[in-house]
Amino acid sequence: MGAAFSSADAVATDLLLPNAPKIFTVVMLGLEGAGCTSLLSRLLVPTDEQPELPPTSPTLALDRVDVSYGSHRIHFWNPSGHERMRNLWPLSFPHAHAFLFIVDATSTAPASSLDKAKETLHGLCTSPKTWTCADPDFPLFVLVNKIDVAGTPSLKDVAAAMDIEGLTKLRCGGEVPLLATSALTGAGLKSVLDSLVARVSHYHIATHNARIEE
Ligand SMILES: Nc1nc2c(ncn2[C@@H]2O[C@H](COP(=O)(O)OP(=O)(O)OP(=O)(O)O)[C@@H](O)[C@H]2O)c(=O)[nH]1
Ligand SMILES: [Mg+2]
Repeated sequence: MGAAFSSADAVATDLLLPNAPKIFTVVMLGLEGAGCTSLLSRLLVPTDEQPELPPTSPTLALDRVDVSYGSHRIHFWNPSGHERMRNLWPLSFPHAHAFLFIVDATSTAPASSLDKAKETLHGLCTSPKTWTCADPDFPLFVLVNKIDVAGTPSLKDVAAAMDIEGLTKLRCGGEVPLLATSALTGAGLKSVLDSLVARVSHYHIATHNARIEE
């Protein structure tokens, strides 16, 4: 399978961040249907090769996709988002250098899955099993997916609905950036890769320096 991003896309990131870890694992979480598998497929297949949404079926246990980005090799792990499978999520946590939490931007009705997504994400940041989420520097991003659908709310509105401000407080001031994406158009995916490389690098260097100072 080809790659949706050429190494030229990542040259600037490589030059700016020469110390970034070259191989790292990203755990991608989201409620069922948020679009995790579609985003992973879009990372592999560019829109000019496949303009329509990549075909998917519900993830049964875990999807794994490896993406080369410049000199980086990023392993994406996506455990199933189905309710009965979410108790398996913690098995992947020790492997994570970063977390992506995917939300479906189209589910904004009251008592919708956006409320459930908020509850789930806040739960991750308070559970002892995911203590890394509560670490202010540990890379955690929210991807607001399906922005190609007409009428999806702004990032600001999604941030309010997900109480990102409250989440930042839970993480002792650690930022939780929101990035808009579409698995249909591929919008936002380059920013996601650049942000992952930058934040993982920052965290890796900070942790390394802290160890030296101990
Ligand atoms: N319009 C639009 N539809 C999307 C997008 N991403 C995913 N979808 C659709 O949303 C549905 C669910 O997508 P999946 O990628 O299977 O979702 P998932 O998060 O992997 O779901 P599970 O494997 O069941 O946990 C499919 O019908 C996709 O075609 C997007 O960016 N835009
Ligand atoms: Mg899936």
